[in-house]
Amino acid sequence: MADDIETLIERFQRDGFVHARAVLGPDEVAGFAAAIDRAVATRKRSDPRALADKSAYEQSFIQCQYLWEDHPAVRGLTFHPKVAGLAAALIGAERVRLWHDQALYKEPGGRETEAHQDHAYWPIAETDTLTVWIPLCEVDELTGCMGYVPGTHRGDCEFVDIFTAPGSGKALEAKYGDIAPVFIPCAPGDLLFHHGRTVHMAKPNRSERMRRAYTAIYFRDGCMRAPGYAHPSVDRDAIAIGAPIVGAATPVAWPLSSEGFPRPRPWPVAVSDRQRRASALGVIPPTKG
Ligand SMILES: O=C(O)CCC(=O)C(=O)O
Repeated sequence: MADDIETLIERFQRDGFVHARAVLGPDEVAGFAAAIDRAVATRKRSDPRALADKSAYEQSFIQCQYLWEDHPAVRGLTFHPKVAGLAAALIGAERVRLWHDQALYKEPGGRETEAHQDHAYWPIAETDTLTVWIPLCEVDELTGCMGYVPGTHRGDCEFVDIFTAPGSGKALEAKYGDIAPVFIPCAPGDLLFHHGRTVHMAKPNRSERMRRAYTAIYFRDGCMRAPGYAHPSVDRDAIAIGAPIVGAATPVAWPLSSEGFPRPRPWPVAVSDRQRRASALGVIPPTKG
């Protein structure tokens, strides 16, 4: 039997993560999974590289961000009232905005996802943030399930360079070495939520199947832009440091307006070589130029 909302909130606030079982129906998830598979295939059509030819970070997963923007069939999951509504309840917010969504597909033979804390990667001043991690297939210790270190959302938050410094997650694991991570096998229909500051990681994929997951990051409406980072979720709407994060790139996800799903704006001209490469590899939507 699914847990009631009070129990989920209590666990999330205590541990910094929670496993909500059987929230979505199997047919509903199968429909979204097919849409996300198509979206990932489209985004990745110009990236024929084998796993061994990718960077260590890319060997942890195929990553396609902001899918809701160029793939309308995904929006029903990004802005699903049960998903975004539960996210809002877990952080005690009346309204939440989307920071970004992403597909994270761990290839057969894919590396572990190294331990890290998400909030360190986002220029959001407040800590009222969380991610929903949605399995699109059965996920277990063999295929690469998620692991969370309980209670770490209440501690400090450090930047771990999992992008260019392979192995750097080990120091974070060692820092919390006296608390065992909780690895969570899960099934389509389940939702895993973790707080933006919770230390988390994922097992490698030692199977011959793709581990398919979709995630969305939400934050409390009213959060402000923090100094120190460029990020497309705020740069595209020219959000100033110290200003509330409000714009087309970060629409209100819960509650939805009577107009239905938010409408994205086209991506602007890529501002850097890094962004051009991310667009060419399908990590972000097509940009102009
Ligand atoms: O899917 C994974 O392997 C890692 C996901 C993750 O780190 C996240 O959603 O914050």
